[in-house]
Amino acid sequence: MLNAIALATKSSLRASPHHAKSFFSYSTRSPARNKVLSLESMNEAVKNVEYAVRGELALKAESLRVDLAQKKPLPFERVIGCNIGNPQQLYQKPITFFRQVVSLCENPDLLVPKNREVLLQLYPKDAIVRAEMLLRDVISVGAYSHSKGVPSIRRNVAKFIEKRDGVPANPEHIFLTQGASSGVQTILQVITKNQHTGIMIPIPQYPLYSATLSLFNATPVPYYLDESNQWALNMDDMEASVKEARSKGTDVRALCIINPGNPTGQCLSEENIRQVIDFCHRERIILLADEVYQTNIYQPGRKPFHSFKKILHQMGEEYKDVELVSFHSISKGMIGECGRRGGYFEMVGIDEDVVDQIYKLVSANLCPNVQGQILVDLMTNPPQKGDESYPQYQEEIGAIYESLKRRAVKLANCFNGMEGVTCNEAEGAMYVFPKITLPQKAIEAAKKAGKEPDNYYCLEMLDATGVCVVNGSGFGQAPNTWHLRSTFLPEEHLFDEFCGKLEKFHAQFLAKYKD
Ligand code: DCS
Repeated sequence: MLNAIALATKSSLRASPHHAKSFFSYSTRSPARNKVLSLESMNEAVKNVEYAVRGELALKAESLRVDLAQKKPLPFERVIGCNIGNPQQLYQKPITFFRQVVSLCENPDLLVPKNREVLLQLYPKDAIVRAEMLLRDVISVGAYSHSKGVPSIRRNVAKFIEKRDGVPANPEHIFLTQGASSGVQTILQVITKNQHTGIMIPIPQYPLYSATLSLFNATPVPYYLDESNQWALNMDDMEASVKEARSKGTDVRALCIINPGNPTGQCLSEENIRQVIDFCHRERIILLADEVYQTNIYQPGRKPFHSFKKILHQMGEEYKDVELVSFHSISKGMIGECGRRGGYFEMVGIDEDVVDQIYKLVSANLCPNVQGQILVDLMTNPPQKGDESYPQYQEEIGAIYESLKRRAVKLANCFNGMEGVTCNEAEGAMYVFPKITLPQKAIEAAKKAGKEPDNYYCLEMLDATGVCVVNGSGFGQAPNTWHLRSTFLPEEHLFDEFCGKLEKFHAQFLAKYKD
């Protein structure tokens, strides 16, 4: 029967060349009535998802890259992607030890005894030993692992957390993930019972949060970060925000905190962290601590990193019932292995039955990719003093860190030097989020073009300079204020030139739209 239908279809296609063309055409824009799946019929929640980091500006940047490759004349020679915290795309060199280990894991033939002599000329002993250890546990990077992640790697993550915080960690409560993103999505999915579930998110925020809430149809409950106070949390605003949401029937259950902040770059003080924990305890709210930038700390004396877990532990018995999930990633820090997709989350105080449900949920995806898991192992258990690779590892991490620190200062100074622009320094993370006062004429021109004014500014910047940043409206901002987010990842030897481009563009933009 099926064959008969297939044959009938084939012959009718043969009989009608017009049909054949449309059936095999690569166009995805056929009239909606021909498709079961159309814009009208598809999942509404997916349509509601917005993710500015890879939105209109990034798409335009892509098409400009194609233009440049086709030698079309443009006023710049290169598109610089400052829209995304993707260090290796801007030529940050990978950490040598990490790549040595992963390359051996990928090609175990290198490890066979007969190659040992040659191998020792190419690889340090500790990289070889680590690859052999990892392969003993994973067997092959091409094999599915445990759904929570390779047990020995989770044990290493637990040791790393114990060393960082001085607090025990349970490997059974640590799940390895495909970047922090998939961890955040998993946890938000589990927390969201229905559309009345409220999740507190900062404004401005990293749009993974708003996008995921749209997808799962949860209600975002915004709280504002205080730009005039170095983007600090304002506890009164948080209290008011929960109160208001609850009075409207929203079941506020979780609070997302990004520390150090994205896009804002602020580092929370110990005092602020205590206040947040106390708030969650009082209001019975689950704390989701996004700590992916925990090593991107540029003023360690004044604003060191404190994990929420450590401070929670220090707050003692009274706070034992606080429910906390913390996220980490291999994409950030000095590692920048974004494309490898590795990360983890740790749950503290989460009901064991819920942990089991999360385990079941992630099992349906089989496992996080094993290459990413290996990087999590290396991030949390890097070469130690006395190991052959230690000096080079330290040297590489230190050089990237010092350079990021210098570039963070330079970019904030660059924006602060521009007319009508103010920019808080980045205490951490990889971004600055300057506030731009736009001339009325520019705001009107934007309106006419059907764009948000800050988007309009960023599009003009991209056209003039090839620098792709993201408009503040993609992250949320106080009403009638305009911002942009730029990474400070462009190469250091070109950084002055990069700042010069931004300054020149800004002056030209102001001249063009002078009120
Ligand atoms: N949390 C925060 C605060 C982030 O900034 C990012 C990535 C993630 C989670 C997820 O990262 P991974 O899934 O790679 O671990 N930051 C995006 C950004 O704003 N620019 O680059 C990506």
